[in-house]
Amino acid sequence: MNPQFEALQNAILEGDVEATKESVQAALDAGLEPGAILADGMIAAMKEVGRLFEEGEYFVPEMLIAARAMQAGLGLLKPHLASSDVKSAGTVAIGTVKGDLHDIGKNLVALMLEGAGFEVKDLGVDVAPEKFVEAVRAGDVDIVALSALLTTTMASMKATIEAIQQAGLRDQVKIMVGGAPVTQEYAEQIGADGYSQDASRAVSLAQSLVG
Ligand code: B1M
Repeated sequence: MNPQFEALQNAILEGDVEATKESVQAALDAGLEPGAILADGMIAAMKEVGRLFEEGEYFVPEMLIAARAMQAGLGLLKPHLASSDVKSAGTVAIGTVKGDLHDIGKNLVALMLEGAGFEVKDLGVDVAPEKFVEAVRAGDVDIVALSALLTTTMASMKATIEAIQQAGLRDQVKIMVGGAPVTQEYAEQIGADGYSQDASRAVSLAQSLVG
């Protein structure tokens, strides 16, 4: 593995914010491609955090400080990932669904969509179905984007789609879903218009949904 990615991964695994920022900067200075820094350095580190958690070596506090380091590194990488010279492709209301506090993947999807010229309304984490309904009712939303990282909160995606339907707003918006436990099959089952497995594919999906 590229030693720069190794240093970055170790910094995130240790939850060291300063070392993470330094490693991201060093990788950028070395001319490494921002998408590769993200995928091979940062996302790979979070996968390892998940593995260590599963094996009982990491607990919630370690996950939390690793996530904080990841967010700090992402802040530095953001201007290099998002090219803002594209004009609005549509408006997306994005959020992590009710009961779920994971926001790194959702933030990445938001960042990539912004980079592709979408206007993004970020509703945050633990977003109740009614909040999504309010956002659609307020108008000017082309796509509702739902993220879930827990198998237990996938049901909140279904509840959100149902709430939008019951509010009589389903025809006004396209709904896309994603997050580690979500699958194409589940997306179809709950009546979403699209599913994507990662942030870059989320962009092409959003583009196809607004046609
Ligand atoms: Co938690 N957590 N966590 N966690 N956490 C997972 C998700 C878990 C897989 C870890 C594990 O067991 N291996 C596991 C879930 C098991 C399951 O249900 N299947 C888990 C658990 C169990 C929990 C708690 C229940 C732990 C506890 O308290 N006992 C708890 C739940 C809290 C809650 O939400 N109510 C919890 C808490 C936390 C922290 C708060 C400590 C922290 C989150 C901090 C934060 O987000 N600000 C945390 C973390 C960091 C993780 C792991 C380690 C990393 C998640 C991450 O950021 N990945 C995670 C393990 C893992 O993922 N391997 C884990 C990096 C990110 C870039 O990937 O989010 O998958 P991801 O996003 C990707 C794609 O999924 C996709 O694109 C992104 C980029 O390519 N994507 C979309 C995401 N949303 C999308 C939306 C789209 C399209 C694509 O369209 C709309």
